[in-house]
Amino acid sequence: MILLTKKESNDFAAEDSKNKDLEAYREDSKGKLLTTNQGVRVSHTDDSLKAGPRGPTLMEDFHFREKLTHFDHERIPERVVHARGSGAHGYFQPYESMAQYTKAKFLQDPSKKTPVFVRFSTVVGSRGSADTVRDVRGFATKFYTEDGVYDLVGNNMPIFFIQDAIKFPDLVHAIKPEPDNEIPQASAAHDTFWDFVANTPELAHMILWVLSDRALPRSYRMMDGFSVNTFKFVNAEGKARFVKLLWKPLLGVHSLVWDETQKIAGKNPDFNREDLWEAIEMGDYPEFELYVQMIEEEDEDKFDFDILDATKFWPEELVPPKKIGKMVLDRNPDNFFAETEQVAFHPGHVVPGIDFSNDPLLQGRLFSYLDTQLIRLGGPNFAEIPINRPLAPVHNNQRDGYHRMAINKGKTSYFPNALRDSDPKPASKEQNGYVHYAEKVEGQKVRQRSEKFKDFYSQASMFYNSMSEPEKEHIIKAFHFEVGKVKNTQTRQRIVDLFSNVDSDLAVKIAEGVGANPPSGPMKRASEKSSPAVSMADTVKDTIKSRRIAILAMNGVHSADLMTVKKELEMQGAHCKVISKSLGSLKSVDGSDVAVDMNFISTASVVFDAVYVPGGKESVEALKTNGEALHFINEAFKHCKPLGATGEGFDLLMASNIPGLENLAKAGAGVVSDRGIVLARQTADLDAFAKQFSQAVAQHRHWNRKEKMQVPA
Ligand code: HDE
Repeated sequence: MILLTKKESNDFAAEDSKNKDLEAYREDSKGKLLTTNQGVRVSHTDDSLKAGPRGPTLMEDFHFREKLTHFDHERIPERVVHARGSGAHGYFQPYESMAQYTKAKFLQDPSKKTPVFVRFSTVVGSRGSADTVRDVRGFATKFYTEDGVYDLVGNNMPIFFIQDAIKFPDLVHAIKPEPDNEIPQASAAHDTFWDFVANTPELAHMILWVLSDRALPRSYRMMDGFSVNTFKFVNAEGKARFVKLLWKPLLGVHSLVWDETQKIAGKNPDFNREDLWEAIEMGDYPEFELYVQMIEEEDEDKFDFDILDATKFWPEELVPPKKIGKMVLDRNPDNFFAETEQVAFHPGHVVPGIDFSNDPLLQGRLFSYLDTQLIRLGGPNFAEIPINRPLAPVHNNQRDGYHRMAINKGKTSYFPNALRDSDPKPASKEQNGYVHYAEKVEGQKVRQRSEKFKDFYSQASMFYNSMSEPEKEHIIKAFHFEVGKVKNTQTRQRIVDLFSNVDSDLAVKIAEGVGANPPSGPMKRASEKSSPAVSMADTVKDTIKSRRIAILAMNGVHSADLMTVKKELEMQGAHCKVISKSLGSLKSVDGSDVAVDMNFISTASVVFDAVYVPGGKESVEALKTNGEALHFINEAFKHCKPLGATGEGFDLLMASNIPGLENLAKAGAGVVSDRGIVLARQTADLDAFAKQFSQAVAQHRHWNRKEKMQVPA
């Protein structure tokens, strides 16, 4: 294989340059003949070479041996964490020059697009685990910049479990399946994890995030991304500032509900992966805006938390994020293994203008990511794997090793030398050589942490204070589930005791569900503060773009209802699927055919964002006697999803177990709505209905359904 030569030209960052650069590596067998890996054409691949039709296979069958040997070696070790992931290509473009703050070239010119590859992931589960488990999500971005590769290896929550990387193996061992029986898969709901929590108070804050709705993202396209660790921006004058970087999705931050996630894990374990893939295939390109929070070096000690502590976030109200630019993910990978599996991220992949802080979690990460690639990708040449190759030219004296791709010319592989004039020479600062920020560092060698790190509870309490009532309710329920699965009663009690340091009221509520004693002594809260930005309640709620809407129908459906409403929803960017008892098509009341997209048996309400039932007496009467249709409605109500009905469609809702529909039933003409249930009895009101229904869909979930727990589903 021949490496492409690379242009060191100014037109470097063309949107598809990465694509072109990899052309020599792509293989497409369409219309081609079968060959061995040596290029020899193969005439027969169904039978191994044998001594007679019933005789033993012969050693000389090089095709058989090559095929089987390659197959036997197809697997590489999965990532020790973040094993399950999904990737996408795209580009990043700044809105304005950030030259004042950083000299990173990809943040200077608003007309320039930098290619990116993003890998989203869950943390705990193995490669084949379900997408919708309760977990932190990884959000790692590789920028192929003209200065070299920059990796922003973040998560969808702004803080982390622990403060020092030395505890990472303990954390991961505790949360992974238990070592004797390897149970449970992709879940924190077991004894060893909560035992670790009970013994490690620095986890208290992160536990609240992990038990919040953020751990159940509706889509990778609808979650934030955070650098978590503190980095530095350094400008051309050499001035440095502390920074945290964050992505915000243009569609807003939205989540699933716990009962729903568990059902999806069975119905469609690839739910988030498929959502990302299909969105890109359909042109609903995921979009995220990049922001930076900056703290001047002289303000380092101004806050009541330590800005190097990764278990603390920088409240947006104190350190407002500045918008930098936008990322668009517009291309699916060609090959999962070659790209998504082999991509190697590393927080130490930085470019001039971006530097590190002394955050002890980050410092440890700087060791671990390079180290892990050596075992996972089989040696030191992983940067030569196509997905990892920088677009910037690579010249150095590193040589050999497993799977070396570069064919280095010349006799010298050392520096300095006279035989080749010492090339490649180190770049001066003017030539954009990376110069580490000359931060003054001194101190005694100690295994200690700074005093402010030891405040484990104030921000945890602030986070809880910032939650809306439904968000608080979900956190408490999550405690009841997670801690409820812990068999050791002492551990359950110790969790209640731990959280009594955060908020006694919360601890009382946890205790109620897990058979533990409530905290004794005076009620207390570690903080009275709140930070509204951490709540998801005020996220973007003005679009239904790319939302999935189920339309339930049978023969005799009122096609005018169905088509008018569907058209309006699709015009606003939603995707509608007609669901019926069988695939094929339905005869509508006016005799026209309506195509069915899915049958009840192959789908479920949990994989949709909203449900609409059009009118048509015969259709609705048939749905009323169909248990799957009734279950669909009950479940969507229980998960607080928008429900819409026109004409007789409402009779299906009335036949379901949804309580409190009397007021809607009494309503006359016009469009009426209650708790996210939208209804129009008259055909004349279809347009107004579609508008009001789409507003209900844009709200995502309607939490004010107090009776939801009464509904069997
Ligand atoms: Fe990671 N982490 N991590 N991590 N991490 C890995 O690297 C590690 C941490 C994150 O899609 C591993 O290539 C240590 C914080 C993501 O390929 C490993 C510590 C954050 C991904 C590793 C942390 C992350 C990883 C495993 C200090 C958010 C997946 C495979 C306690 C800012 C990247 C690999 C992908 C992957 C180590 C903590 C994010 C073992 C030692 C904090 C998104 O190197």
